[in-house]
Amino acid sequence: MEADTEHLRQRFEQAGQGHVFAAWPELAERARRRLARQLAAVDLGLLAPMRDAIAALSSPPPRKLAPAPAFALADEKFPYLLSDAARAVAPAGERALARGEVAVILVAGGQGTRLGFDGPKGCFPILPLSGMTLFEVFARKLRRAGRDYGRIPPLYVMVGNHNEQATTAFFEQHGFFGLNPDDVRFFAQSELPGLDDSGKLVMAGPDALWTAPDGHGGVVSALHQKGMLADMRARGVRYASYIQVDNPQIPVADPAFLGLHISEGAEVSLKVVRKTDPAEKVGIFCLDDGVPCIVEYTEFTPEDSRRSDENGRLVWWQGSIAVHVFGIEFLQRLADTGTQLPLHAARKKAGEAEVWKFERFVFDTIPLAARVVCLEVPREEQFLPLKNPDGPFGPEGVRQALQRYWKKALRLARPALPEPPAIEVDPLLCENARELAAALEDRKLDATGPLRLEP
Ligand code: UD2
Repeated sequence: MEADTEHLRQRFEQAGQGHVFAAWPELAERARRRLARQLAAVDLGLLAPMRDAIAALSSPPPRKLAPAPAFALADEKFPYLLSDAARAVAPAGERALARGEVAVILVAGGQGTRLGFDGPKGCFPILPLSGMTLFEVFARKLRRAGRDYGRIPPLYVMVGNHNEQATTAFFEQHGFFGLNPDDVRFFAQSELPGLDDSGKLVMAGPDALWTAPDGHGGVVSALHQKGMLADMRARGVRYASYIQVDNPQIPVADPAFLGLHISEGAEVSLKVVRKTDPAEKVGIFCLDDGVPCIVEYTEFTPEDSRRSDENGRLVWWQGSIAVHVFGIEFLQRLADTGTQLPLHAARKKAGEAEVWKFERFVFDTIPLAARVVCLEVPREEQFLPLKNPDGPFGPEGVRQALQRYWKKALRLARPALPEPPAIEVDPLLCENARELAAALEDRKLDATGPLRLEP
């Protein structure tokens, strides 16, 4: 064994992980090189925080939780109008968009295990009539921002090793959906090894460690390590609009949300929806001993989740939809100070066995920010995520919810028109009911058949 490899073996043995070399004597030269390369990249300093993350599941940290304040996007009485607060701040967001100070980060590195779709989730055909894919929906929303503000925000797509090639190939095959390829960057997040129940690193085979993507929180280090943060700064970007690939109704760069972030001097902002089902599996935005944070739904007992105030409204109502604005200076500070987000442990199938996998969550940036603002958005307008093969968060459930929303929007825009049997609105035309009437102008519409509204 060469000196380098001997040193590597000693490091793993001292950490109680010598078993990763068990098959070494039988491995061919190439397999040895591959394994050594993979092991050399493992940060053994993470073993202790990994074990702590497992322990934290059975004894979560003590909390002093209180509900947190939020602004509302929509008028309480007329949910199809902006609230006064949102109207006041939107011009600041529009100015930032017009100056080219906004980039969009789309996280698409998940494994999409629950959906069971063979391919990156962004390639899923989601719109009800055209079958437009999620990636094309976002690209068209970006082009629309370009039309409205004169600048198309650059797009940064976070992928995983497992779907990087398929994702870039999909954009290439489709001519980047009309975006300038120079304004679309793909960057891969890191992976983390897993542990078995006795705290040993899991092997995927005799010559390979088992690893899994490091969670959407991996975006923080990946942006820096892959040069994306530097790329944004070189373009004069000051704010990053962060969205998930699974939600076709989320605006890519919402001027009111950006404007709120800017005018409130926030470092991190987030969107929430009002939780109506206490059992809904979303993180809750709240204050922990006065510090803003998101607490996973698993940390609330069913009784706690159901608690309501004197008006019968849920106390823990602020369901995070995992949509943020980040200040670029804030992300740079995390990079400069080498700040790592904490690890969270979860069970995951690895072949026949179940192992511990570890992820970082992007919402753990919230307690690190000097100022955080929260915007409540109407659920039916902005939160229709594709998660499962069936049910309300399955393809059919999402398509039906899209149809319900746009039929209602059409009713508001054209009260005299009969309801069409089916409807689809091109994201290039408009993004929500507030914009529909103006987008249609005095166009003649025939609602006797399926209605596709395009620019
Ligand atoms: C997330 C939130 C949940 C709620 C919900 C809204 C957590 C732990 N949960 O739940 O509180 O806000 O979203 O939809 O944050 N991704 C990566 N790399 C990874 C893992 C995920 O890029 O390693 C991306 C993935 O492609 C997707 C997004 O992150 O765009 C969300 O991932 P998810 O489906 O695992 O999140 P979910 O539904 O558990």
